[in-house]
Amino acid sequence: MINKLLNKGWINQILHPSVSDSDLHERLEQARQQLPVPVFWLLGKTQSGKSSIIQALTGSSRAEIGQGFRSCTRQSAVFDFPNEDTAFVRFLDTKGLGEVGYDPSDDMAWCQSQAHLLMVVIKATDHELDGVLSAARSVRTAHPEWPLLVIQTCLHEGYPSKATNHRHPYPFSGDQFDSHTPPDLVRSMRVQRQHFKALNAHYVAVDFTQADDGYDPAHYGLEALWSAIESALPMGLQHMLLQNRLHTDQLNDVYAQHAYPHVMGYAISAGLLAMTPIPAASIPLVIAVQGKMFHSIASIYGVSLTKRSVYEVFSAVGIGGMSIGFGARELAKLVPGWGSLISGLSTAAITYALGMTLCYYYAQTQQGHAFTAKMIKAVYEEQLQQGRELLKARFTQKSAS
Ligand SMILES: Nc1nc2c(ncn2[C@@H]2O[C@H](COP(=O)(O)OP(=O)(O)OP(=O)(O)O)[C@@H](O)[C@H]2O)c(=O)[nH]1
Ligand SMILES: [Mg+2]
Repeated sequence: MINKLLNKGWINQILHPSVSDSDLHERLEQARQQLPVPVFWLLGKTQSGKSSIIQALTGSSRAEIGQGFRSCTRQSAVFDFPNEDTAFVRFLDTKGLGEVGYDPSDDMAWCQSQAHLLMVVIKATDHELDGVLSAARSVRTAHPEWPLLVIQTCLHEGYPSKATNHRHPYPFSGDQFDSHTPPDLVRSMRVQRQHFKALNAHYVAVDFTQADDGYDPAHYGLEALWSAIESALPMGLQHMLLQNRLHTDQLNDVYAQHAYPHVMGYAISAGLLAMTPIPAASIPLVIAVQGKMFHSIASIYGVSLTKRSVYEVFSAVGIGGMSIGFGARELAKLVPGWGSLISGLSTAAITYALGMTLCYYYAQTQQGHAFTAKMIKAVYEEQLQQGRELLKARFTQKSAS
């Protein structure tokens, strides 16, 4: 009986959240202060390849990136991924760098309380680096704790001819480039690295081309870029961004791929909200985030969210899943200081699993496949495991600030 009542209340709140958008927005902003969203600060001249890096890392299209930027300081814009409310990674694009006398202090102030990775983006053949260098120096002096990654782009512009292809395996991992790498390019990259030496930078070389440029692969060096990011900020971001984690057969439709980062964003938001010192107060907020997630998934699948679909998913998952992680508070008490992080993680993982299970439900309905409550439950259990794995690093590690 109690379960039935809870189900009903819950489902209604999912369908019609009792928290206003502005309230939720405000509470999320507060909650994010505990575990700030990592910001990748892209410092580079115009046309150096900054947007292409965002595109390669997030899988967003050029148009999505173009439309997604919002101004945040006089000279810079920020791209929130997957969107402003559920962002779990932010890219700061310093537009002012092309101007004479760019002063990074506004941008530094904006970044102040956030976890950071400074990415200096330069074309591998560019040697007019004074502006970038002096900006990088100022940031480095003020914030020696922010890791610095120098990304050398557009490698093929340094190849001897159009017929030259990328080297395989990727030869730019260490400082010793292999002897078959085009010598002019190697010389150019070495000179650039020399300039940044005093700044204690790490380096990656990439060539993010368009499919019709004919280079293989189009995103050359992406893996190396990811591993450099992961060693600088070990937060497991790569798997949180990359939709191709969805290798389960049941969840490989394009809608689920598209929904994936949104589900991740909502899951992290729910987890952050659950980390409050007054747990009871966070329950309606967590449900409101889950409600928004359900509506957003439905709209990705081109349907409207019905009571029936929510009911079918929730009843298949069972009351265990519905307790959205508040049971973890018992466990949390046993681990002083980590309690709120653990309940944040379990709420996030459960929210993630609910989201992916709804994707499965819609995919099956849409494709006309027969499915049972048992199958839904199995998907949920599997996604719960996956969610815990994916989100662990985000919730158990204080990010550098
Ligand atoms: N071949 C190659 N082309 C690249 C690479 N990165 C960027 N480009 C191309 O260079 C041009 C500029 O790249 P963007 O990523 O838009 O550069 P940006 O720094 O964002 O430029 P602004 O937004 O104008 O400041 C585009 O035509 C890209 O397709 C790269 O690594 N290799
Ligand atoms: Mg750009």
